[in-house]
Amino acid sequence: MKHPTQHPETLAIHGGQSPEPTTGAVMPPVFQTSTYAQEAVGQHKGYEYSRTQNPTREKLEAAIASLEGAGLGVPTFCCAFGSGSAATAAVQHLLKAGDLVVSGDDIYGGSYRQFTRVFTQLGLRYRFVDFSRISAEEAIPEGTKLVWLESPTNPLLKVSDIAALAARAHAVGAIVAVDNTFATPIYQRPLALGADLVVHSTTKYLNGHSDVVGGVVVTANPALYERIKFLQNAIGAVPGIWDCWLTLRGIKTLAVRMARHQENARAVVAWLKSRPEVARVWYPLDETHPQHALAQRQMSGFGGMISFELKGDLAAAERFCAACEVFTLAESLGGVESLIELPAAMTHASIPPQVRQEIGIADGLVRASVGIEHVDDLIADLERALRAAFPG
Ligand code: P1T
Repeated sequence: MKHPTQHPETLAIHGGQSPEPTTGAVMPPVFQTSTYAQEAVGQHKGYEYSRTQNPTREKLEAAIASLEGAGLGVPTFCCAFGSGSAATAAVQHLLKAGDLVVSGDDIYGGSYRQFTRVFTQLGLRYRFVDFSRISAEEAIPEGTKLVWLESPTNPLLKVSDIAALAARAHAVGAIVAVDNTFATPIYQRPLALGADLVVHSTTKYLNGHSDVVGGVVVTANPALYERIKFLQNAIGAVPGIWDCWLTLRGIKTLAVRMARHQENARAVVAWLKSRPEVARVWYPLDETHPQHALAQRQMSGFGGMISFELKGDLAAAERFCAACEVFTLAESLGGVESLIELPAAMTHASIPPQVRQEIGIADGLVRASVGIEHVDDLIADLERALRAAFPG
């Protein structure tokens, strides 16, 4: 992807896209094919087999590369995978047995499970640290090969100083991968802050309609791109073509969706803070957030992810989630519809209870993905659920 000079709002619609040359179709065709005819052995039009190359997938990759590269001033590259977890795994496959990974402690439960139960078996070593509490020097020892972080994190929405971590990582010869699923390139572009790789679960905000599972790895480093592209083909965890097309369609409205997610989330946060049943609310753009100043500096906004604790016991939190009607009780996030869940019992259940406690994921922590419905209906729903959770 040549380096894009337009704003993310424009790139979400046009980045890496041009009308299809034979018909002028404005949307790329769905090239639903596994293979391509060759004129003679080895003579083809650049497409041999769809695990290796597919024009529809390439359009999706170009769109996301352009978004993460907005304002960077250098070309960016993207490889699409069949899930965010497959994209995460591709990054781990850059390493070899014995290599040390320093990972944020508060990460998606499935990433923690992959690190501790899949890649540890293959000899990778993981050190989990709270990047929001200790300095980059303390967090990243000499000999580290990969720094893995989410910012803001899932589910506690901790914010880490990506530029400081990247500077330290590079000083010890490590690369930095940032899972940017929560902020999206509309509000945060880690490559511009010094990260080497950006990972997304495109299942979430990028697709935005809760109908596709997918993931990507993005980089501005041509050598890293070649290695990720090799892994994409060699391991073969590629997305289906319809899923690429749907995700590409979803991305076109990313900027307007993110603005509405943010607007609704801000209103829901203000309302939750006014409620006596609510003990604590986490939202990076709220001034009570522990890393609010850093969030303001590093991100130009945030989406619809909120975490909060109720004053009651676990049973009250469970009653609350079950009583929501507009907010659907479900895993996942980032779709147009509002979702609610208990991380300890759902998305982060694969993290051992003691580790969850050390990280600060209380059993009663509630995570909400605030959608783009009318905010009054969202607040009315939460109010009704609070009454159900705290009768009398
Ligand atoms: O589900 P998948 O597309 O494989 O993506 C995994 C993943 C990676 N990174 C982050 C930050 C994520 O939140 C996820 C998936 N998360 C959920 C399903 C969830 O409800 O938190």
